[in-house]
Amino acid sequence: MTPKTIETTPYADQKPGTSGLRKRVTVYSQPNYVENYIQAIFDSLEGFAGKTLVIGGDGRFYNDVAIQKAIRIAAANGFGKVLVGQGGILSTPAASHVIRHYKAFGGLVLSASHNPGGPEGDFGIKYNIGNGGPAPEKITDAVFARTKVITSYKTLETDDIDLDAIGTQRVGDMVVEVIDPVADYADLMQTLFDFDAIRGLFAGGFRMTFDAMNAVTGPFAHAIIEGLLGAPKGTVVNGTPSPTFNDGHPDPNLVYCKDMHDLLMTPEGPDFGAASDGDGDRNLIIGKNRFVTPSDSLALLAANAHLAPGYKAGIAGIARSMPTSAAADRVAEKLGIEMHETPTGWKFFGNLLDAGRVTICGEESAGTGSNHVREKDGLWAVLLWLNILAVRKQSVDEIVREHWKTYGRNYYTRHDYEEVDAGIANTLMQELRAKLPSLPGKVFEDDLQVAYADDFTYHDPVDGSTSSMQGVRIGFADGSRIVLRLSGTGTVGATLRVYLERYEAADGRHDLDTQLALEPLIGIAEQLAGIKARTGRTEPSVIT
Ligand code: VG1
Ligand code: CO
Repeated sequence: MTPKTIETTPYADQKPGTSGLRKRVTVYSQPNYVENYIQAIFDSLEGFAGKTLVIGGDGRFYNDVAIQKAIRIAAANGFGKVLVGQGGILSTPAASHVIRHYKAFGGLVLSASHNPGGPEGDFGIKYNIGNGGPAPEKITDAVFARTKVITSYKTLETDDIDLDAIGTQRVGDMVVEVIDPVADYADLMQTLFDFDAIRGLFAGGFRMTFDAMNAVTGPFAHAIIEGLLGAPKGTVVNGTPSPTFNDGHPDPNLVYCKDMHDLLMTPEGPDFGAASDGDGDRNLIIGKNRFVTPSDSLALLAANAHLAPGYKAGIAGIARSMPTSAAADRVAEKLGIEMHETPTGWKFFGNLLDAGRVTICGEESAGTGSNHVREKDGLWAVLLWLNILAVRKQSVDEIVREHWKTYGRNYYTRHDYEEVDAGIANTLMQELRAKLPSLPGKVFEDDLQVAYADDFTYHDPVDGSTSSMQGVRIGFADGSRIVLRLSGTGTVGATLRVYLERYEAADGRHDLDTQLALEPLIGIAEQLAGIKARTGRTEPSVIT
């Protein structure tokens, strides 16, 4: 069958953000929008003829439509094989694993992560390279450049693939293999964690609730937590993926998982609560009477990873995104291992992981992962927590408190202002940047002296590349920090993120209310950036 070349005209707005191209479904369903973008990706790659491409998504509305298009375009462009998850489903970490496991050339991950789905919701496409991780900026920049000049794409005129039938089909000269989305991933988890110990934990009456948020982790959690680990049926809730996430917002934070949080704060509640987002790469961890901030969770997992078989030899290093709290830095210091601070987004961890310089990575936005794949991995984090709980035989609260007594506590919060006018948000950032040189040495709130103020630039120690303007950092002499940046995943207006952090030493006060502990910094951020005056907002849209 001969590929057809179809003429098209470019769209001006196909610039990939922090994690792929995220747009409203109404934008994606414009004529040739998907086709242009996928062809632009393939035009930016070399050497894939005859090779394997992995395709999978979080099952949200438009997933199936985009996958059928992607398969035809892949065939017409000369890929030899496509591996696709049954029903078009692969969680983001599972897709990363499948790319690595089958030594594929790369993969298309179809997701808008934690953003709502449905005809009025969001959709997204991301390209991952052969290491299983998100394409680095060099590629995403080339893709964007290509989208601006694209004049045609290649496709085939064929019937739709039956995405539900496990096994092999053909599209033109290309083989399409539909695979079980869960099996390979579940095998991988069993090489990393002590499943016997975790089974013992559940057998001993430990109670857990896992909220799959009607999204992609449902089948994974059913198979692993209730199946392989023997947790009672009903442990996994909202476990059937829905194209609209049952009209929910699949973001595992204290706003959208409030009910679970409240349940964990009661005596009758379970011992452990966890949740994952739309595409399965984020995690929320709540113990009885103890919410664990993602930044603390990164530090705790790094400090205790050696208790799980996959990491018993110790970890090589830790990396965290710049806005993530410095809690993990103290663990790295104590372990005498490398610590890296990277820009926001998992693509910046890839080189460090590939080079073996770090084993565990994390972001304050509820993302943690390790060198087992090249994406953050929600269920992985939950299983590592379970493994640690099974070995230490303590509650989450006890483990967290002991950690603070050893390392001190980094009080941490993020205030998001969503759907702010983009012009106002950009001016705010520009004017703040202009103020930075004058800040060092200044004293705020009597005793908070600015130690440094800059716009974060990352120098990748592995490939020597530089990424500038990654967020404004204002650091104080006592280790406190204010960070401001604009989100790169939103689809409407701008989202301003304000990250606040204050360090309290090991012998200090660890029981303060987080928002109160950070009040002085919240005030300084307002004083410097004028968020309320400029945006007219009286409070953040989301506090995490
Ligand atoms: C957000 C988070 C970032 C995360 C990204 C993708 O980006 O802050 O830490 O890597 O989402 O996560 P931004 O640019 O909006 O701040 V996911 O779960 O959407 O793939
Ligand atoms: Co996600």
